[in-house]
Amino acid sequence: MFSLFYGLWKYMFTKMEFRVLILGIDKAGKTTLLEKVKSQYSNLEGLPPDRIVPTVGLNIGRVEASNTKLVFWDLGGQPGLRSIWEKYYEEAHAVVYVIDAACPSRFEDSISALEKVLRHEDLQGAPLLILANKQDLKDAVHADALARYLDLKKLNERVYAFQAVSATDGYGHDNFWA
Ligand code: G3D
Ligand code: MG
Repeated sequence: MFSLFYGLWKYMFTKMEFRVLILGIDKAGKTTLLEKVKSQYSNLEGLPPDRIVPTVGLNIGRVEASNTKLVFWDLGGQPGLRSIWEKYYEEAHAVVYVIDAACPSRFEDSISALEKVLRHEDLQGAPLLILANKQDLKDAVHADALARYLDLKKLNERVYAFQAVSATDGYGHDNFWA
């Protein structure tokens, strides 16, 4: 009987935990975003941008938003590291895909990496948030224009959103985790 009540109590009061993959090609701003989100949504002080080094393995960030625990997995985006991404797909609930909106010369690379992510069977049905990052830079392409450029027909059946952000100054971060 005790275990029944204990189980019920745990069920009612344990917060749901969602695992969110942060993907994108190298230098898109994934780790900077994670550190900013950590500082905005938890008591943890995120690393300042000048102390962030290129990601080789995995950075993990845990934050609580509303009644939900979010566990972010930030992976390295260099070409040689992208094959590791799929090892995390099965356990992920959602994907945040970061694009350096101020670097059009790398849009093609970024988009083809995204299309490969979306084709993977383990991520079918996973909600997708595409972030047009680095909006603080004057040449950055806005999320709407980037969305038109991406023209991702495959997104039709997927729950997705585009958002213009700046990982460094926090622009556009309001409420998209809560
Ligand atoms: P990654 O994890 O996707 O590889 P990083 O990218 O977070 O390591 O960031 C790559 C570079 O982009 C870093 O600069 C970082 O400061 C910069 N950056 C990330 N987000 C933003 C942003 O929103 N605005 C601006 N202006 N810069 C950003 P360095 O110079 O260290 O390469
Ligand atoms: Mg990184």
